Amino acid sequence: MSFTIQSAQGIFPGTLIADVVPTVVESFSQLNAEDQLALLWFAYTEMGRSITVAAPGAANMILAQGLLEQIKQMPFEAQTQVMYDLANRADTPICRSYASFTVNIKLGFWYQLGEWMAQGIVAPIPEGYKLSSKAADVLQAIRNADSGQQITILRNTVISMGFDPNAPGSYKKVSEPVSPPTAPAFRTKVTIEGVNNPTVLGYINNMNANDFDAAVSLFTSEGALQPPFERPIIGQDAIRAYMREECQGLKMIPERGISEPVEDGYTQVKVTGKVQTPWFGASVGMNIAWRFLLDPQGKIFFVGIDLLASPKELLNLVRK
Ligand code: EQ3
Repeated sequence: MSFTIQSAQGIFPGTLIADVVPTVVESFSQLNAEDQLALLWFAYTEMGRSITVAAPGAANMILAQGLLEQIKQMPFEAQTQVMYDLANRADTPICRSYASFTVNIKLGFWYQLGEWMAQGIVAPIPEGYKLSSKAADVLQAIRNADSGQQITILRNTVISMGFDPNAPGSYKKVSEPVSPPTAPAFRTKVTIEGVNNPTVLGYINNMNANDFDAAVSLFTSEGALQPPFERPIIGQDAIRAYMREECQGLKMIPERGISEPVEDGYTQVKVTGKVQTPWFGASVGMNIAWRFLLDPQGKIFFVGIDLLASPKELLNLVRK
């Protein structure tokens, strides 16, 4: 039997993922727009007490600047309506523009609105505002999650706002500028306890150096990368486009792993460790597993990236 992308998705089936993320995102989506916006405000400000969000780079924000300025000029009532429209995914020109942004621009857009809300330039959440009991339950579920899971919940709720006339996940985005790869002299090299496979090490080192062309060249032409809670992205071109949009400035800190031959000359490798996003830097380390399936030539046929259920899962390197 040779592998298919579907069968490859099932390697290391004992890996426990953070189901809390899709569960909470789903309950969030059931709330009305007012509850959603208020809840995000509370979650964001509560988290802000323990972790610091980094301001997005100016180069990225240029793409959202026009829209932000437009909102800034509006009276409070109209600003609130824009935010309700975004949460309601209403078909308006602003919601369409928002949906065309990449993930990081969407996050930067809300980051700026949040700053302006705190400064009173954009309609704030009224002082003494009380969350509905449904929203309070969702907020409590977010509090119970670990910080890596919390920021993933926040990210996933924000990115699905706005109105996307295309199929979800279709790549028609307003792209951000891509920073050049780190110069060879400044690159870091990771070590992984239990794994010295050059493809796996090369993948992590190239990703950490923002060298997406080199990382993509490690995949087979029809290879796939499956991000947490998403479908696999198949083929080198699609993977490159994804990496340019979503992987800039990520810091991958693998810790340990296991490698073993499977049928037909393939090798499966599981690595666990932390990933930091430029938004939160070293203050949030997400607990991650990479599940690689390498073909007989050592190319990546599949890599699944999982957000782990708990820190204990970092030690789960069981094969079955
Ligand atoms: C203004 C305010 C507060 C109130 C208003 O009422 C409503 C809203 C929405 C508000 C604003 C909210 C804001 C500003 C939220 C910001 C949230 C942010 C900045 C979240 C960032 C999250 C980033 C995450 C979770 C990144 C995760 C990356 C991972 C797991 C990367 C994994 C990968 C690896 C390891 C690979 O090997 C391949 C690629 C891949 C990307 C999959």
